[in-house]
Amino acid sequence: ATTRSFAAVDLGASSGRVMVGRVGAGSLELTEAHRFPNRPVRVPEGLRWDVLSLYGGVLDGLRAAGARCGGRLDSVGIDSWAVDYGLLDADGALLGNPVHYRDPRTEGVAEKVWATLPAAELYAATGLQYAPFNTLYQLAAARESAQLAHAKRLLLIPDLLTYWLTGEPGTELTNASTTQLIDPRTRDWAYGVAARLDIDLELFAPLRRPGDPAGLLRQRVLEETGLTGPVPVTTVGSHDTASAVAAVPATGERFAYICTGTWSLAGLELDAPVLTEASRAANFTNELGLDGTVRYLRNIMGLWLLQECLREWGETDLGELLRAAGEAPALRSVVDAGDAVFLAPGRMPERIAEACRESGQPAPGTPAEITRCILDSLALAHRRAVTEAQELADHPVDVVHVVGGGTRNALLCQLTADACGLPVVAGPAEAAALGNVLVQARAHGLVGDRAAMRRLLARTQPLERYEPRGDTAAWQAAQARLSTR
Ligand code: ADP
Ligand code: LRH
Repeated sequence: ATTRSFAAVDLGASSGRVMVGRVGAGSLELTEAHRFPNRPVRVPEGLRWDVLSLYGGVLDGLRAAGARCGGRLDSVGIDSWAVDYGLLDADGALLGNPVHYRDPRTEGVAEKVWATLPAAELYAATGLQYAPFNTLYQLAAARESAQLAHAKRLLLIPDLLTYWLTGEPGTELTNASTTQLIDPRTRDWAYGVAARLDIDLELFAPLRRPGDPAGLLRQRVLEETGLTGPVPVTTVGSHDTASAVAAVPATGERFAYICTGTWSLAGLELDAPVLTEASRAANFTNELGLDGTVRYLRNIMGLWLLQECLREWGETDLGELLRAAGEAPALRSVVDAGDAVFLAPGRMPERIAEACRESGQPAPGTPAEITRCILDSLALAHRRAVTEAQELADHPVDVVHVVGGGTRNALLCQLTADACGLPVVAGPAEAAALGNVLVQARAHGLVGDRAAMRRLLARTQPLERYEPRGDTAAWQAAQARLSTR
């Protein structure tokens, strides 16, 4: 039987990787060709993505991927974190480094937007949770900038990289749904919202959907990577979370998922958006997934909290730290891991201790105590999101699938099972890359529908199961400590 080779470029906020997926009839194998750090840079005007270094990593990765396949790749797909973009001038040249979603330029901007278009109307039209970094608010923040004045085109990060690789501009739909300029019912632009806020939709290239062709690698790219052409680029769920949810190895319908990496994205896959006022009040988002599905979820700060502490602590053995955290007292102090106060970089151990003190709890001091506080807090936020999503969407579940880098953290997975009072199935860790590969494979006729993709994953990927321990009363009590603040 023929096996095809697909390269998945997956750029997370903490690292980028190029993975090779080999797919045959009933087989799926993923290997890492290249991984590189994603280090944002603070320049005088703010926090920026080092997009040229990322592109360099993509080219190195494609070369390494090709080397594993005799220079022949059947296709390439690209996904990355959401909401951010590059602006191009009339010549198609990039105007400056893309702004990082953690840059403070959007502070106070939402209130100004809501003065023109009230938050409730905005939610009813777009279904997107409030986050200061939604592209809509970034564009509002940049309204007076010289850069935007000169811009002829806006490309979301994966679309920008695709454009550099192929010369073909486009706007991939799942990622476009994080701009807050898409209507989740029509799965097309929210024309009314754009008009009310005076946002020029002409800036965006035409919409592309997962599975659509996105051009061929340019001759120069083939030369630089040693690949033998033609190599098509296939549109995938270019929002990393869309690709990760596509790779949730669920075998039934009654599941919740938590994509754990820099962020924790916790929620449900639905057929239609939930646009109720209660849903808005609970700040659930309706992003678009594969095949017109809705990713109904909440953003939780995720392992960012730990990444930032580790940055402060310097050289630390993560395995040893997690072992010590496992032995630290449980649920001694918790913070609200959904709170945007933790969005910005810097001073994370201190900020976590401050939040504990402010809610009348003991401040964790040692790295092990702080790590335990973070993992307990994440598990608690997972519990809250999984519980509320089921209620708001009227969609009960009996298993929680955890995917992404956080599945390598057994303590987090166990605490999540305990907090949710449900079994957790953990894996795959590289879910976004697998979702990326499978959409390419499907476009090449190698796999069937979403359910078939999931069955293939469940059969081929190593998964770990965690049963809930004890009752959930302790978690309820911890939640109450935060709610009565
Ligand atoms: P992103 O795609 O957002 O950059 P990942 O899905 O790659 O994030 O997940 C990265 C996180 O996974 C790290 O911040 C770390 O907390 C966790 N992680 C990775 N490897 C391990 C490991 N060996 N043990 C425990 N946690 C790990
Ligand atoms: C995760 C992610 C998430 C977005 C955030 C900006 O990488 O794409 O889904 O909310 O980054």
